[in-house]
Amino acid sequence: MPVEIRKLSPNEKSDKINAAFFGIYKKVPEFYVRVPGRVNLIGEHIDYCGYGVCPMALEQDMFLAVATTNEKRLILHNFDQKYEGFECELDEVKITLTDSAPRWYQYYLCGLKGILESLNESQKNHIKGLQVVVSGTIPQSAGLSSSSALVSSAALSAAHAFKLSLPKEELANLCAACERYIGTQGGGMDQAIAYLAKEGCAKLIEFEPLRSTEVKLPSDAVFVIAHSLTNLNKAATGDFNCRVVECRLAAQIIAKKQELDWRKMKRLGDLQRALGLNLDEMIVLVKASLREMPYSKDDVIQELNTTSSLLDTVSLTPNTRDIQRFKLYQRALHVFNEAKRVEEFFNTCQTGSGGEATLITLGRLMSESHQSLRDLYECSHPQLDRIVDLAKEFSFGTRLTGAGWGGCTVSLVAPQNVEKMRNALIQNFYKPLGVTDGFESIVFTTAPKAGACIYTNS
Ligand code: ADP
Ligand code: NG1
Ligand code: MG
Repeated sequence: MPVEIRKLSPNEKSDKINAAFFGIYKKVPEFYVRVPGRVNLIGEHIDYCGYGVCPMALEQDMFLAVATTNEKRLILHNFDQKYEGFECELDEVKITLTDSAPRWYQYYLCGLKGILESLNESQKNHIKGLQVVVSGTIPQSAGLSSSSALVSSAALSAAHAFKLSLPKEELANLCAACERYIGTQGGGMDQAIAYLAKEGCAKLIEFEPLRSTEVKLPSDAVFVIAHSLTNLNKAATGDFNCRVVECRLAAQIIAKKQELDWRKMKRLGDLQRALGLNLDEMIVLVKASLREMPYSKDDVIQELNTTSSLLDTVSLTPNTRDIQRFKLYQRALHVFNEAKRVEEFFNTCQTGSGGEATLITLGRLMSESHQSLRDLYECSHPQLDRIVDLAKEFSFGTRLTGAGWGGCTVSLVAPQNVEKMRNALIQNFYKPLGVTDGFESIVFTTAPKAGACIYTNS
C-alpha cells in the first residue's frame, strides 16, 4: 500500500509553517509530509542482526512543507532558525562524512539521494526542484528516532514531488539503506515503523521480507518516556557501528568453527538460519564457541585465519577499523536473549489476559532487557540507569529505548502511578540536575500514533 494522501485540516502548527514557508519562498506549500518518531518497547540492537523488534510511533514528528520548481535544485530551510539553510543542484547531491557529527541537512540528503538513485530513465523525466521547510518536534539524539524521521520524510517529499507512488515497505527498505549514507549501519526498525505504524497499536516488525504485525497493547497500563538529559549522535562516534561489527565478528567466528563460509555471514540471524538451530541452541553454541575475554583485532584475524585487509573489507566499517578490543561473547548473548524476549513480549500481548499478570510479565521482560543492555551490551549511561532505579517503585518495568549511551527510557506504568512516577523523577532526578521547568517535554506518556502521511491543501 502507498502512503496515504489526506487533505490538511489547517491548525496552529500548519499556520506557523505556512507563514515561515511564505516568508522564505513567497508562495504557499504544494504539499506536506508528516513522519513520526518512535519508541521501541523491546528488541534493542537486534534489528541489524536480522531479528524482530516491537516499536510504536509517537505523536512527536517531522513535518515538512514542500513546493516544486522547474529548476532542478534543492533549497532547504529549517523552521528552527538555529539550523543553517542549505542549497544544491539535484545532480550534485553528495554526503561527505567527517570525524564529527553530520550536519542536519545531510540527513535530508540521505533520503533525497535514496530516491534519486532509485529512479529509472522514464521516472527521471519527473524530477522537479524542491523548496522545503523542515519542522521537527522529536527530541534529538535521544533514541526516539529523529534521524530516521528526517531521512524518511525527505525521501517521501522527493518521491511525492517526482510522482512516484511506492508501497510503504519499499519506501521503508529504501530509507533504511539510504540512512546508512550518514555512516551508521542500522537495521531498519526506525524507517519501518515510520511508514508502517498504525494508530492504536504497536507493531512487531520483522525483516527479510519486511513485514509488520499489530501488537495488542494492554489497555490498563501506559508507556511513560523519560529523558535522561544526556544525548549521543549515533553518527558522531564509532560506538554504534562497533556493536554492529562485534555481532558480525561473533557470527563469523562461530561460522568458521562450524565450517561455514564466514565471509558470507554478516549477521547473527543469518548464522542461526544457516545452522537451523533455535534461539536456546544458539545461546548454548555462543557459550561453547566464544570466550568471555575480549578479542584483539589480531585474535580475530587468527580465529578467522585471514588478513587484516580482508577483515577490514569483509567485516569492518571505516570507523571501526582502528578498534583493537571486541567483546563478542557478551554481545552475541544479548542478541539471542533479546530476540527471545521479543517473542515472549509479543506472545504475552497477543494471548495474555491483559490483567496484572500480563503487565508483570511485560514489565519483567523490559527490566531484563535493560539489564542486558547495561551489562552485556554496555550501551547504557549512568543517568539512564538512575532513572531505571527510581522508576522501579512505580512501574512494572523500565528500560532504555533506542541505541542508548544516553537518551530516553520507556516504562510500563499503571495509570494511577503515572503522576507519582513523574513527581518522583522531578524531585529526585531532574531538580537535582538543575531543571526547574519544561517537565512536560522531558517526561511524558505516549499512545501509539499513525505512520507517515502526505497532506495537501485541496
Ligand atoms: P536519534 O536517536 O534521534 O535518531 P541520531 O543521533 O540518530 O538521533 O540523529 C540525530 C540528528 O538528526 C541530529 O543531530 C540532527 O542532525 C538531525 N535532526 C533530528 N531532528 C532534527 C530537526 N528537527 N532539525 C534538524 N535536524 C534534526
Ligand atoms: P536510534 O537510537 O533511534 O538512532 C538506532 C538504529 C536502529 C536500532 C537501534 C537500537 C538507525 C537509523 N537506527 O536507533 O536501527 O538498531 O539504534 O535498537 O541506525
Ligand atoms: Mg537515529
